[in-house]
Amino acid sequence: MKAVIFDLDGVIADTARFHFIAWQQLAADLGIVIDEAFNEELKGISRSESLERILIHGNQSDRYSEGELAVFANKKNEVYLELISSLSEKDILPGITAFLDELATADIRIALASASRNGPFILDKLGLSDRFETIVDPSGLKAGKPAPDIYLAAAAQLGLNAGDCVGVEDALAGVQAINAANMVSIAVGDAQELAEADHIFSSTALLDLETIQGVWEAAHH
Ligand code: G16
Ligand code: MG
Repeated sequence: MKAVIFDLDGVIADTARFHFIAWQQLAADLGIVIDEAFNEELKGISRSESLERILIHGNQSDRYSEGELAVFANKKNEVYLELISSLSEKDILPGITAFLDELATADIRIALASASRNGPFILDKLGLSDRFETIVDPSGLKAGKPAPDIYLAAAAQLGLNAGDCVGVEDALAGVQAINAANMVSIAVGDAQELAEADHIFSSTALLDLETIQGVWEAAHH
């Protein structure tokens, strides 16, 4: 095991609630109601695809031009950027800083595979930019999570084989992306929802290198 590739929203920081508030506001403008349960389905899903799913949910797909869709996506992002403008070190999820320290001490490399185009900005706000050797730019990818592209791009940027890498995710689409990339998948969250992962921790506070290395070794024998 040579690298750990992280998802951002829901793993490094709890930004999902800000995505939800911003989407809810945009949906309301369009006369569409979304709740927390629906928001679960948007975790790890790109901005444009999230918008598409919201419009389908509100029976408004095919109603808008490409230009209008871009305006909507921009509007959501402006609200989101405003909501995350005050993020700081104290918004890092429990155990993450200690886990990053543990990885660095063990010479395990660290990369980011977030579907968010705001990933570098958020890492900067959290004071974590220096910890990440490389960040995948999601705008250059053909397919979003659950497709493996973003995890494969992270491995390529590190110059490693997928088999050398472990991915950490909080959402089902992300776990499926890791599995499709043939990497060991570590999930953080609900055991039932994330049952497809190779190992599940109920909280980021419980992330532990020794356990993860054990899972990796078991998968490679
Ligand atoms: C995240 C969130 C998604 C969001 C996506 C795109 O993915 O989980 O809800 O839609 O990024 O974000 P943005 O609009 O900032 O580009 P991840 O992969 O970090 O969980
Ligand atoms: Mg996530």
